[in-house]
Amino acid sequence: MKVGIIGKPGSGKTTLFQAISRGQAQHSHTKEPVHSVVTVPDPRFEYFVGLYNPKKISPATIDFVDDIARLGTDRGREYSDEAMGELRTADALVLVVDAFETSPPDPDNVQSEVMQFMEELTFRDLMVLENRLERIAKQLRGPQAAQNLRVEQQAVEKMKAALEQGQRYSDVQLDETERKSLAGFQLLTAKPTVVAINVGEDIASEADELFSATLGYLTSIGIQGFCLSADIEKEISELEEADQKEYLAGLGISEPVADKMIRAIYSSCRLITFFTVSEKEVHAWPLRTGSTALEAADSIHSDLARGFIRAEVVSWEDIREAEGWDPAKAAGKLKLVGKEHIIEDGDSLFIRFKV
Ligand SMILES: Nc1nc2c(ncn2[C@@H]2O[C@H](COP(=O)(O)OP(=O)(O)OP(=O)(O)O)[C@@H](O)[C@H]2O)c(=O)[nH]1
Ligand SMILES: [Mg+2]
Repeated sequence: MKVGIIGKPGSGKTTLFQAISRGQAQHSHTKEPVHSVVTVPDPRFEYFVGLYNPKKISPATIDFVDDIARLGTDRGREYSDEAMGELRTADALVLVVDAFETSPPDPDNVQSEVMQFMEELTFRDLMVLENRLERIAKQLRGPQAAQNLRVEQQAVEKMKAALEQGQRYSDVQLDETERKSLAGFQLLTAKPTVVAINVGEDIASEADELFSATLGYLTSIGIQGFCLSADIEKEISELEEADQKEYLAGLGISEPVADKMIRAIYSSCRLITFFTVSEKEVHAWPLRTGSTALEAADSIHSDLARGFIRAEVVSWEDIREAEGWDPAKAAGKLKLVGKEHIIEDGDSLFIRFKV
């Protein structure tokens, strides 16, 4: 999963990026933007690793990209194809808004900056949709205009009208055909967006309260937000792990920004985690909320979905209580389920399949 960090110049994107990458960023001098693969923190995963002491450990990860397309800047009007491609293929965006320059901080300003960004994303999507409509119109003049072109035209027109009225992608009711017609455009407004309000060090501990109305407003339009001080977080990320919690607590900050941010991303993308566990490998897998056992199998490997027979499922709580998969099974906690079974957050799976 790829998450792009965007925001105005100097808003603190790189500082935040460095804080969450804890020195793991793969800097490259020839190629921008810079990527960093960050492990998704999960105590359940840690527990499984402790329990199985496996040969291989595969935690869930997020590929963060700093300053993914230089949006919102004058120079940003002309993107390299590469930057635009990176942005279009991102699964979610983190928008960093500067609230540390003005003192006292100005929540109204933060809110209007977020809305400006959303408008810019909308503007870019509208250009894509309009271009497509023009091309469709030309093709439809041809002698054997295909029916599927008309279907696509309708879907594009519907989305265009909605965006023009200020709606967001997620506000629009789409059926399966319309969703498919629009998927190829990789619309920016369809990407879950998390807002990081970057506040000054002096107000870090009270920021959530100061910005509660702004955060509430963002939630009401389907955007998750949180406050942080990127400068503090970067300093803390450079400390020994054992000292970090203490230092944060001393500043009245409950947890490191990476944890907060990743939780907001998971929630915005409606992701849960399932596990596959054994002495060979403990693996955490992200999955869309409401997915079936078949979809979970497919996310591991398409062979597992193709030859799917059954899935064995044990919940994380049951494994912890029994202290292992086998003891949980012996205690009657294992469920044998079919393709349509809905996977819950924390389930451990064993897929039976034949190809
Ligand atoms: N006081 C304060 N300064 C900050 C904070 N976050 C970032 N800065 C400062 O703001 C400046 C710009 O930060 P960057 O992280 O480089 O910002 P950026 O968004 O990556 O900037 P560009 O890459 O130029 O667009 C640096 O001097 C940071 O030290 C913060 O939370 N508090
Ligand atoms: Mg930067």
